[in-house]
Amino acid sequence: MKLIITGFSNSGKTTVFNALTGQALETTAYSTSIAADVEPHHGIVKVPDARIDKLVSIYEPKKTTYATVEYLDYLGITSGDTSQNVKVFNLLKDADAIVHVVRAFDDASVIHPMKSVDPLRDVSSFEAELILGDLEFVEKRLKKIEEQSKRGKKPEISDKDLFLKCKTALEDEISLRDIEFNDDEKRQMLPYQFLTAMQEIIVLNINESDINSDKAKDLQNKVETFFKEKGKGAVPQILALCGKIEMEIAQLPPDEAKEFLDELGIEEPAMKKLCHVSYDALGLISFLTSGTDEVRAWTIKKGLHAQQAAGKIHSDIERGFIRAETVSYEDFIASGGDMVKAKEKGLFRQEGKTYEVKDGDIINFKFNV
Ligand SMILES: Nc1nc2c(ncn2[C@@H]2O[C@H](COP(=O)(O)OP(=O)(O)OP(=O)(O)O)[C@@H](O)[C@H]2O)c(=O)[nH]1
Ligand SMILES: [Mg+2]
Repeated sequence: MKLIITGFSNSGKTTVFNALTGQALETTAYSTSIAADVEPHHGIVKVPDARIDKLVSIYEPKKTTYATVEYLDYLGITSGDTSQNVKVFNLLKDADAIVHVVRAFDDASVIHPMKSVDPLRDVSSFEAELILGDLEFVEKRLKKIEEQSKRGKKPEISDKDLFLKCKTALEDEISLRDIEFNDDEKRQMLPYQFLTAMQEIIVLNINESDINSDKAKDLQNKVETFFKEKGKGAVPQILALCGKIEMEIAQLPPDEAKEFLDELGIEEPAMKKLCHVSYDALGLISFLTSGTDEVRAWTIKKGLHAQQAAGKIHSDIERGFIRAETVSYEDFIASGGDMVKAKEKGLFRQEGKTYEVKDGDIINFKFNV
């Protein structure tokens, strides 16, 4: 899973990136511009999973593999600077979801590109920039189709209708996620990865003093209302956290971090919370494989059948699929972490090709190639 951290300049993107990855990249009070010629920052982090930890304590495997999330942090979006925005948009199109950092902290020494701190305005302006990005893309495509047909080449007619439909919406400042598309259109749209149809997770970067406050909750509600009133599309997940504090927490050894979190009344550090929230937003679940060689979590889309899930491990296992020996993590633990006991209790199931894999299923695939 690849998540790109984005938002306006100086909203705290790199700070949040550090909080999520435990890295310590430099953050600055002035915004990084395209002139700085920076490359995107990459970070890969393990998805915390207590079930894996428990299975490891039972099996003591040679190897442990957690699911991972890849985070990227890059330049900010600027109102009206198309050349910088296009660079960011091209990167976004390659992601599974956008993590949109919105400045909600007060600090006179950190310049806001729009001169004042106004999270709601930023949420709405950011959406407007994404709409512009999609519109520009659609217009370019339409122009190309027109040129092709002028030269007598067969244009991609079906896509033309789709692009025209998108163009009309975007010109009316409507995000594509708020428009109804039929299944054919949805399939056609997939490769274009339209920005305003992407999954978005909003991170309100609040003051330390506003953690767990009514002010923060009120802001969360207002942002939610903005999306609800805007259209029928899915409302993004909205988190409020203090990037600066979360970054400090991410640098601490676990026991000290725990103490600090308790003191601040933070239930779950951003590093963990964002993983859960993005799994949820993207409809992802994990199934597990366990043994003395390796304990491992595999990420799949909710709704996947056993045979398709097997393909995640290896195409041979998918091709030669016979059955999926399955026990839920809860049943396994309730059987004292003993597969023989789980079998005796009838909790160890033989599932076929079309079994819908559930979150936390421990699976042993039987296959024949
Ligand atoms: N007070 C406070 N300051 C913060 C917080 N998050 C970030 N900052 C400060 O805001 C400034 C900008 O933070 P960055 O993380 O560099 O912001 P950015 O969005 O990556 O900026 P660009 O990449 O330049 O667009 C730095 O001085 C941070 O220390 C926060 O939660 N509270
Ligand atoms: Mg930055």
